[in-house]
Amino acid sequence: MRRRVLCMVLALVMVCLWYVIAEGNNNLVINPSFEADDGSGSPTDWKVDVSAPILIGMNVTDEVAASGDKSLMTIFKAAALGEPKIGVTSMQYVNVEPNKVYKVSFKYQKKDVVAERSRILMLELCKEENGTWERIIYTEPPIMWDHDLSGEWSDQGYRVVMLDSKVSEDHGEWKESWVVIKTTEETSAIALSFAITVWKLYKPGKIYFDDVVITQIQ
Ligand SMILES: [Ca+2]
Repeated sequence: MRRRVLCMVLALVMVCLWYVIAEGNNNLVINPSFEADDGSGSPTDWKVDVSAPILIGMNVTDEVAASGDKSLMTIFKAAALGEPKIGVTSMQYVNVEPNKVYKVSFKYQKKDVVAERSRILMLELCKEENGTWERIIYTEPPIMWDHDLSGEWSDQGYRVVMLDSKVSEDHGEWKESWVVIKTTEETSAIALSFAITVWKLYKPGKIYFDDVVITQIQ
């Protein structure tokens, strides 16, 4: 009897393990939980581009995490009333297939920041040309199929962005945001960017990101 129970428990563990591995493999993003960094605080497999390092920064932190021990932090170091907008970008090219449907999701948490509005995420379709990625201007039809109601997603005709007009609200809690897009005939990658731009930063603060997922759903 005891042996039979043990076998059942083992079988259950195997099923759970398989599920975890399968789920992990479905995510096309590399270092999606920002657990790995290059030693100087930059997340590995992401390209960080800071426009004004005196005012803004982006690095891996262990202050908070939606999963694992770390997250990606955008830190606004000082109010920037003299600047109409400031920004920082962390970007990754994610290999995808043409004419397929993908769900993109991520979690974010805000702390202290007060601004007029903010751009959070940007998705651009890319094709490979002479060994480099070129952006695809798709204009019509739009590629955005569906999105959640908490974020403010829009298809601008050449990229899909998520704007947060309530950047000063709902601080201190993890929120999830998602969008569904269809790639075009030419697409071979999605440029996924935490392209953080804030307009009229009244009070400095932080925005954390974690658990970025791109999965093919059709
Ligand atoms: Ca994490």
